[in-house]
This record gives sequence, structure tokens and C-alpha cells, in this order.
Amino acid sequence: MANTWGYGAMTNSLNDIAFSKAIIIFGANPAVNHPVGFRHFLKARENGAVMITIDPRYTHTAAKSDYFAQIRPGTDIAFIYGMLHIIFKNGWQDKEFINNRVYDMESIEKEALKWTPEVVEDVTGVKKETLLKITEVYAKNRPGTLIWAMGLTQHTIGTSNTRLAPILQLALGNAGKSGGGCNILRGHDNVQGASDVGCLSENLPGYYALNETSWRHYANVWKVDYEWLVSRFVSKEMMHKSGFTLSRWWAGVLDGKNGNDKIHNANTSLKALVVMGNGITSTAQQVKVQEGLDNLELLVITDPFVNEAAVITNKKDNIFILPAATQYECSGTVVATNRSAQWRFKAIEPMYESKPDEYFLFELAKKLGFYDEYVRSLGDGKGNFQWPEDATRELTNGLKSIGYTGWTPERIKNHTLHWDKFDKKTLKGFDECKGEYYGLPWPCWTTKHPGTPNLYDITKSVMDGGTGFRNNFGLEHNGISQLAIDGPIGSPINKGYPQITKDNIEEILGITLTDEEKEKMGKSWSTDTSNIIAEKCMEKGIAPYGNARARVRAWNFPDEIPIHREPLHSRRHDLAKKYPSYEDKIDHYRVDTKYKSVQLAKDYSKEFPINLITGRLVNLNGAGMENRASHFLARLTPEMFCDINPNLAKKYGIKDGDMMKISSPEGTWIKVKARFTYAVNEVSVHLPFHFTGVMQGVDMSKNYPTGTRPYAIGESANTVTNYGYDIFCQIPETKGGLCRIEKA
Ligand SMILES: Nc1nc2c(c(=O)[nH]1)N[C@H]1C(S)=C(S)[C@@H](COP(=O)(O)OP(=O)(O)OC[C@H]3O[C@@H](n4cnc5c(=O)[nH]c(N)nc54)[C@H](O)[C@@H]3O)O[C@H]1N2
Ligand SMILES: Nc1nc2c(c(=O)[nH]1)N[C@H]1C(S)=C(S)[C@@H](COP(=O)(O)OP(=O)(O)OC[C@H]3O[C@@H](n4cnc5c(=O)[nH]c(N)nc54)[C@H](O)[C@@H]3O)O[C@H]1N2
Ligand SMILES: [Mo]
Repeated sequence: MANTWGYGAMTNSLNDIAFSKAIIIFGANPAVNHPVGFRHFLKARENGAVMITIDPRYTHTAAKSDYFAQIRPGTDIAFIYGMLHIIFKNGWQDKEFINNRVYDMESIEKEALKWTPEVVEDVTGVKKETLLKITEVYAKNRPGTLIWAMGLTQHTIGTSNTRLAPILQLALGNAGKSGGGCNILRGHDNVQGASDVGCLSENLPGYYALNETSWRHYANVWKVDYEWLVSRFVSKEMMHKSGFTLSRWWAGVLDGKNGNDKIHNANTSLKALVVMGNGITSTAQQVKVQEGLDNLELLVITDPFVNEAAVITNKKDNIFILPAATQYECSGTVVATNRSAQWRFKAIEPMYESKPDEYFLFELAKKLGFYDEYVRSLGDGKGNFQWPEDATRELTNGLKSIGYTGWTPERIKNHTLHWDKFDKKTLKGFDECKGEYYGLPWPCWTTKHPGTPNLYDITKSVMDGGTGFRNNFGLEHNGISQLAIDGPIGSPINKGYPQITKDNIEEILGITLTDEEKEKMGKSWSTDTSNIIAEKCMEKGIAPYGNARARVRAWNFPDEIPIHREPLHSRRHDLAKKYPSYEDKIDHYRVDTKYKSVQLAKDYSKEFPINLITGRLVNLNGAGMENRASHFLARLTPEMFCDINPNLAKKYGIKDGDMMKISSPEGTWIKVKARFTYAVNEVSVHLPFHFTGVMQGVDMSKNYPTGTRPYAIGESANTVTNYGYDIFCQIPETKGGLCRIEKA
């Protein structure tokens, strides 16, 4: 569970929100950022669902909601414990669900006792009457769906936030149900696919841990020698070590010099950066990013646009921008926010001299001397393969863990070509797609399995998309069984069971394997490339990953149960002492990372008394180059600006449209235009992060290749976002921080 919810896949789907009686939104602004998906919310609301938004800003989404709580940034844990406090006090929890399918809700109940409405009001700034009302409405309108996006994740305690939100759903029995679940709104097109296939530095594709078992599994999938893979690394230790993350690659370049955080990278710094489809200028601590870029020996960018990483650097040579084709010029599978696959058919051939992304990767593999190994699992293994179909086949053979197994290019194409043959609410297919769910949402265990529309739903049989929770953390903890009491319907094994392995399959399924089956079968369902384990499980109506309790106590996490910790930079320094951050962490994705030592160094709020909130605009996306290069989109926001409450502005003598200076505790600053709005309160400002091209007053326009300067450039919000990284996944704390403002 931690895997799917931690990384943010939806348990249900946008369509399934049609069955929700309540929608609670934490730190997401879908009216702006997912305007098409938001149609599903609005339709549900027209049909009587109540909508609740928790956000430090009165957003467009809040404006469409029935209830709104204006929360102090970084205090969602306090808010949710406040809800749980009221739920337990009134006995509104789903006792049967908790008893049958959850492990250790008692420890949450105990923590929730501390969070009385009064304490919550003090910490979050939300009136206790509002908390009481929202909790009552949410508890009494079930099933309720819980939505989150970046407002919940971009914090030092982001991972804890994303654990406590599902716990609320477990407590109310809103998990594993149509109309319930955690519907996390993902960011980019195919970002779900990107994380599934392993664009993360701490695991192999399919979230396999970096250890020998996983590497051997992939040696098998990729048809290369395990020893050859080992030989590509300096040491086995480095082979099993998480890499640098996108948020901290620059620390790898700066190598602890000039007071920067120390690195642990086999005694070498990073020399080259290859960028494929990331803005780079969207990363926190832009001045450090710039310094990192300046100190590279080589910068290679493949992008359909001039990626402004090449513009904000003072580096003079060894910068290469290679023209990548866009999504309209490529084909292959993409994975949507609800885990379903679609086939993208190429609309046109790549234009001008642009090339699809795989071209650059193949050429790079040739230059580095391992092209043969790189393509060995494709087609005949001798370099003759069908692209991209064979790539999909390789993935489905490898990514057992999340159940890509039943995806084939043929099945996925069939769905995309017949997307009108599916029910718009249940995703269930008819005619050509009878019985299957649109896009075969993973886990899709075998080529006959229909996909899983809603995760952990035991009111459906496994062959109709039902599952229990995964048994990923052993059979017992503190002497208590981790297996669930009841399981998916329609199976003779209607109770908890462990994940299925070669050793236990005969006993648990009550079957006898033939010698041939034993010979072919892998050790465990997750590494069994023969897929016999999954096939046998389907015959018995059970999920190969087991049927366990959802654990709310995660003993391998920095906080076993989520607890509130103040942001590193907080307006409430008094609370930072009461709810301190973590101990500084050595070697966190290869970089020493500071927590308490920054937080408790001083009371920043004296010099930096304003909350700094960053977020998105409807007309611009991410780093913003794609849209600022569009005349019409740029015209809507031609300049970088800061949202400020008129009453706050007045205190500083700032008028609407005046230039204002924003300074950060890092010693960095930007000058931008003030834009008056009551959407932010009187102690906060909000910055969109889609601009760059100006760095602390220095206009970098001369660095754009002739004719490529976008219609709008400006200071980057990330020049003033503060130091701070999540303790588990290292996402920057771009939604918590402080600043000082003055009239410029
Ligand atoms: N137009 C447009 N659409 C986009 C994007 C874009 O750039 N432009 N980007 C895409 C991507 S990559 C992503 S990841 C998604 C992101 O989608 P969202 O997460 O919706 O995006 P944000 O506007 O960054 O943040 C959402 C809200 O979190 C609030 N917030 C800040 N701090 C806190 C907090 O501590 N607690 C709570 N409860 N709320 C808080 C902010 O005020 C903001 O309204 O959008 C995607 N869609
Ligand atoms: N302060 C602050 N900072 C933030 C956030 C925030 O809320 N606040 N949000 C964070 C989040 S959630 C995200 S996802 C990031 C934004 O994420 P970024 O990835 O930085 O944003 P994009 O602008 O979408 O960058 C994508 C780049 O890929 C290029 N591109 C498009 N299509 C293709 C293709 O087919 N192939 C290749 N090779 N390139 C392509 C685009 O031209 C663009 O340069 O920002 C993060 N930074
Ligand atoms: Mo994102």
C-alpha cells in the first residue's frame, strides 16, 4: 500500500468519483491544474456529493466547494489527526473494516487523542467549528473520496502526509470501495508510466528494491549476464545504493565545496548532466541549480524547446540541445493517473531534424559500447525488433510487482481504438472489450485478467478486478498476524494469505504442480517470468501478492506512525520546538541533508515573517517554456508576479502593480510585480513557479539562441524557495517556507 499510495497512483479513477457522496481535497487545485478531470468532480457535486477543500489559499477549486478550510502551510497532519480525534470520539469509524483489514489502528487512535479541536486550531489556524463541521460532513457522507496533489507532498513531512491521508480513509472504511479511495491527481502526461518504469533513483523498474534479487530478476528479463551488470558498477555497494535525485543533482556537482552539503558518491563528483524532458529550472533553490550547471563539464539536453537550463547558466561551452520529437510524433504505451494504459498512435512523423527520445538513448548506448546488451530482450535478441511494441512486451515481462503482466500491445491498442465501448463510470467494457476495464488498470495479472478498476476492493472477485491489500511486510509484527480476515469474493480461499511463492503455492492453493511447472516457475510471484504462479492464482481466485492487513504502523519508516513536524522555516517557531523536524540525515540519496540544524538555528519568522506558497497557473505548465513560447498563452500572464492580500500590501506601502522585492532565508531575492487578491491571507504570498530567464535581477536574454526567446520571461519563484527536503523521498519543501517582502 505504501508503494501505490506513497508514489501517488490513484486507487480508483476520475470516473469512479461519480459514486462518491463526499469529496475532500487536500492541497490540490484541480479547477486550475486538472480542469478536464475536474469535470468529474463537478458532475458528482451536481448529483449531490459534498465537496470540501483544504488549502492555504481560497482557490478556484475552493470557490466550487461546499466547505473550505484555510490551513496554515505544512499542518495537514494536525488537521487530519483533528478529524480522526472527532471520528473516534463519536464512534464514526468503520469498526468492522478496521478489525478485518487494518493493522494497529490503536496507535493512531492514541496519537489522535492529543489533537483536540483546540490544539488543532492553534496549530493549523483553522477554527474548531470548521474542523468539526468538515469532519461530520465527511464522516456522514460515505463513501467519500480523498484527493491530494502537491500541496500535500512538497514538504519535509510530505511522505507522512501521504500516509496519514489514506489512514483517514481506512478509519472510515472508505478504502477498497467504489466512490472511495485516494485519488491522487498526477502531474504530467504519463508521469504514472514514468515512475512505474523506474525513472526514480531508489529502485529498478516496477519499484523493485535495489538489491541482488531485483538485479538478478532484471538480468533475466533483459537477457544479460548478472555478472556483466555488476561489472558496470564501481562496486556492489554502489549498485545497491540509491542515486542522486532530481532535486539534489547539483549537490553532486558542487561536491561539498563552498559550504554545500557533503556527498557520498564513491569519491567522485558529477561531471555531466543529460536531461530528457525535465525543465531543470523548475527545481527548488535555483541559485544552487545555476551554480551546479555552471560547474558541469558537459550539459546535454534533449527537448523540443530550448530548455532554459541552457539559458540560466553562465557556462560558455559544452552545452548541447538536441531536438526531441513531441508526443504527437511518437507512439507507444502511456499510463494514466488511474493506472490504466493507453496506446498513443503517432499523429505525424517527427518534424524537421527532430528525433524521438529512444533514438538518443540508442545512440548513447552505442557510444558507450553496450547497445547489443541494451536491446537483447527485444525481438529476436539480435537487434531486429518492432518498436515500440517490443518495448511494451519487455516491460510487461519485467514489472510483475505492480501487475503489468497482462498488458500486451494488442490488448492496449484494442482498448484505445474502442474507447467508446466502455461504461463511463465503471470503466467496464462491452462488445469488443467485454468484461475488461478501460486501459486494463494495473494490477493486470495475466493476459486474461480484466484489470483492477479500484484497488483493494474485495466485493469483486479477483478475476473481475478484486484484490485485498498486498502482503509486503512479513506475516506478523509484534506477534500479531499481518493477514486480513476476509478476502475477495468468489474464492474458496476467502481469508488472508501470504504472497505466493514456489515454496508455498501447493499448500496455499491446495494444488500439486507438475515437474515441468516446477522447473519453469520462478521463486516468487514477483520474479516469476513464466507467470505460472499468477495463472494458478487466477484459477483459485486469489491475488498472487497475498491478502494482508493495511498497516498504519510502518516500522521501516523514520516515523512509525505519521506525526506532525513543523516546516523547517515556520512562522510558529514556538511550535518548531514542540514539533521539531528530524535529526539531520547523512547520505540521503548520496547527499547530507539538514533538518533540525536548520530549523532550530534561529527564529526565521523575525526577519522573514511571511509564508511563501508556490503553485500553478492554468495557462502555464511546469518550467513554463512550452507555454511562454506561445503568444496567446503568454499574453494571459506576460510578467512574473506575486499574489498578495491588499491588507498585507498596505502595511508595506505596496500598491497593485507595484514592483516588490521578495527575499528568502537563503539570502536570495527576486523583484516581481504585485497582484492584489484576497485568495491569500494577510500573512502569506503566493508565487507561480513557471517563469525563468531572469536571475536575481540579471536578464539572461542574450543566452537564448537567436529567435528562441519566449514571449514572457521573468524571475523564478524557485530562486526564493527555502532549503528543505522530504525525509523519505527528498521532494523539496516548495510548499512551506518563509520570505520577507518590501516595496522595490
Ligand atoms: N495548468 C497547469 N496544470 C498542471 C501543471 C501546471 O504547471 N500548469 N502541472 C501539472 C503537474 S506536474 C502537477 S504535479 C499537478 C499539480 O497540481 P496541484 O497540486 O493542484 O498544484 P499546485 O497549484 O502546485 O498546488 C495545489 C495547492 O496546494 C496548496 N497548498 C500549498 N501548501 C499547502 C499545504 O501545506 N497544505 C494544503 N492542504 N495545501 C497546500 C496551494 O495553495 C495550491 O492551491 O498539476 C498538473 N497540471
Ligand atoms: N516552487 C515550486 N517548484 C516546483 C513545483 C511547485 O509546485 N512549486 N512543482 C514541481 C513539480 S510537481 C514538477 S512535475 C516540476 C515541473 O516539472 P518540469 O518537468 O520541469 O516541467 P515541464 O515544463 O513540463 O518540463 C518538461 C520539459 O520537457 C520538454 N518536453 C516536452 N515533451 C517532450 C518530449 O517528448 N521529449 C523530451 N525529451 N522533452 C519533452 C518540455 O519542452 C520541457 O522543457 O516542477 C516542480 N517544481
Ligand atoms: Mo508534477
